[in-house]
Amino acid sequence: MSAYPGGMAQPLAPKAENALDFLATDSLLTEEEVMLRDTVRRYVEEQINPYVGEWFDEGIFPHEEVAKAIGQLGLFGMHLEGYGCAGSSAMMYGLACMETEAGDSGLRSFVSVQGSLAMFPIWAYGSEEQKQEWLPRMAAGEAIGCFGLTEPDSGSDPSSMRTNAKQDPNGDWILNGAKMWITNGSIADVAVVWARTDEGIRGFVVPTDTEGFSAPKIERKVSLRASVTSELIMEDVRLPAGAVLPGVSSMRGPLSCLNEARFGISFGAVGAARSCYEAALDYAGSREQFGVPISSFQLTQQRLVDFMTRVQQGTLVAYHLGRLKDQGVLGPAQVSFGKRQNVRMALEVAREARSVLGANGITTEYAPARHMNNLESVYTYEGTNEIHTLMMGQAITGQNAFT
Ligand code: TGC
Ligand code: FAD
Repeated sequence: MSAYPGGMAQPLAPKAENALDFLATDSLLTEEEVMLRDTVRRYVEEQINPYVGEWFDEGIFPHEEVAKAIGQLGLFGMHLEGYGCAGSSAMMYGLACMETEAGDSGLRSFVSVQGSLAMFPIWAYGSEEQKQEWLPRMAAGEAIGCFGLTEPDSGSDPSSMRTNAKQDPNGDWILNGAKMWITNGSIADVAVVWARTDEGIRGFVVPTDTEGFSAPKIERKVSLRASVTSELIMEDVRLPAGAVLPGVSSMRGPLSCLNEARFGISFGAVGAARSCYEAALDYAGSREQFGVPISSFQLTQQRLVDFMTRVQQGTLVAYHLGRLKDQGVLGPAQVSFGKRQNVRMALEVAREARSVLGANGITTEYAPARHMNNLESVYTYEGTNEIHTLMMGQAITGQNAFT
């Protein structure tokens, strides 16, 4: 029998059980997907969240330990088939990105650069020898990869790259140039480097111990501090004929890899936003001012409801893209929709969530300011917000507004 007879409204529980999944979006996932999601979530909660604030403060990323754990979880290149990869669905890959980025965007970067930007081109365009040599070790986290596309003078317009490779008479390739802002660069065992050749833009699989190759770390970042970002310098790097990716010789090569990684970011950003919302909700429930929890103020509730709404909307977009990708019908402009919208949403939620925590919100004791700073990079990399706007603008108008 109800303890509230006579039509009296039952008071709401202090914090609804469904506060974190208001629309029951979990019901859109299969049991297998929920299981994978929960496994990654547990790993992040136990092995990343207690330490990542300190890694961020100190500007370090314990890559060996993390690579081993992620390899054991089977997340590296998980959406690829064969060569030691898990062969999971795109949806599962997205969920892994969501959970890793709920920990830190640097962790998701580590996973998505390895799987989507370094392993994917070898898997999609590589020779059998290249696949056999690198993919099993990369899937296991025993070898780390990076992806060199951006250059000091060539960011949003990578087709203006200057890095070049020329074949000498005995068939060796000689690679020269510089890449900039390369995630994992200084810790990588292998770099997939895109370069201009007489035959078009080609990808090269470069072991990072090759003479003439160096990767100094970029310092003084205020964003993605628990992630390694580097320059790649290539001075007469001599590579055997078999170092080139045989399957592609145009900008389609690198741009198709970006598609994979951008898809993961559409999910990842939601994870970061969810973490900020959760931090704000917890804090608001325990922080008292004027003799009551700040969550009892209408203005705070408006902010919390807005975070929840935006996280749920982002989740629905990500899940929809996941299903489209698994059906093989997801186009690049739809990926731009997810990357642009969800990253912008996450950045706005992070900034506002930070302020719910007052002064405490400016420290790395709590997650929102760290996510906020990280998301500034996510907003810029993998195609800036403006570039994705123009890609979608082109898709709906048929007009190219890039130049
Ligand atoms: P465009 O002339 O339009 O096309 C050239 C060829 O590429 C094909 N293509 C795509 N294929 C697959 N996916 C896509 N998204 C594609 N976009 C274009 C196209 O069909 C064509 O193929 P083909 O066979 O006819 O040759 O290309 P464009 O050079 O004019 O490019 C236009 C633009 C601006 C969209 C492109 O340059 C772009 O996306 N710029 C942004 C650069 C960017 O996103 N860089 C990211 C670097 S990596 C990174 O940031 C990693 S962050 C670390 C982490 O993820 O954690
Ligand atoms: P620019 O292209 O110089 O853009 C500057 C501003 O101009 C932006 O606001 C941009 O939106 C705007 N703009 C440019 N063109 C247009 C236009 N046509 N219309 C309107 N506005 C425009 N790259 C890699 O290759 N591999 C990596 O692993 C990698 N990791 C990264 C990690 C971090 C932490 C960061 C910050 C970057 C990373 N990048 C990586 C580089 C990233 O992809 C580039 O920074 C990004 O593509 C933008 O290039 P840019 O910084 O040169 O900016």
